[in-house]
Amino acid sequence: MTVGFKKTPREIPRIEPPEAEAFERSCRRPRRPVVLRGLLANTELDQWSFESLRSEFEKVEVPMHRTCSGAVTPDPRLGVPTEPHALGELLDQLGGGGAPSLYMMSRVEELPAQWGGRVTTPLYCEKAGWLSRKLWISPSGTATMLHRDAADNIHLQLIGSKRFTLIEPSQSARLYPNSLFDSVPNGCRADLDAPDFERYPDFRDVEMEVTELEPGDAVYIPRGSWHHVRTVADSLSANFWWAVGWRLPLVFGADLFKRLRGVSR
Ligand SMILES: O=C(O)CCC(=O)C(=O)O
Repeated sequence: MTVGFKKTPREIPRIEPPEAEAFERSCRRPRRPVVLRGLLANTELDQWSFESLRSEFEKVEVPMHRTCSGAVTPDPRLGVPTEPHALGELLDQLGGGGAPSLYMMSRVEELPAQWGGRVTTPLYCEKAGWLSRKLWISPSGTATMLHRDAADNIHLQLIGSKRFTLIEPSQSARLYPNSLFDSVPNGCRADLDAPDFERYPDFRDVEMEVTELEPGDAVYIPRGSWHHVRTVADSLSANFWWAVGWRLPLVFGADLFKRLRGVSR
């Protein structure tokens, strides 16, 4: 994936989860990505397994995106659309074998309360003025293309493993960002899975930071940071986008803009 790039990616620093005030001071305000090692205790991780999800919710229909052999492929009009599928259909794709074709990306409030209610919000964002939470289930090999979000984000691994590649906002020009009126206004033309250095030569100079999350670990993705995500082992994860202070109207507006245009993600 990094063949042809000029610089070798750096590892995102891994730290013990700090107190809320220290996180605010040393991570969120300076927009410094970190891996929060063991953010979720083993006792809480124990409640998550694909077997128990199957036995309780196999027939429940939840929003999923149809991938193209695992690649999240935006629709030119709708962005990254979702459609309801029974959870069992996706769980049948876990364990390797065939090409993955479904990716569950559901807002917590779209899930049955007995399921969504198990998601614990990290202390860093539990009191935020704006908070949006999603649960993600993906077969190994699934990949989400480079994009950025207006809100701060913590992505927490519950089962399996995901590899995150982050790129600082200061390097946006090297990624050839999409226009605001594109179906993925927060995406870009540079493709990490199939880099085309002839068309996008500045992409070669990009500096990346990477990490692979194990269950219980979380990565903090600062607002505006570009990120690409690949599922390394069949994965269940949760994420938390949040905003505080003067950024509240901005993030609320960006979310409304996407919902009004029917551009889901
Ligand atoms: O896990 C993924 O595939 C994408 C996650 C993501 O984009 C996010 O947490 O903002």
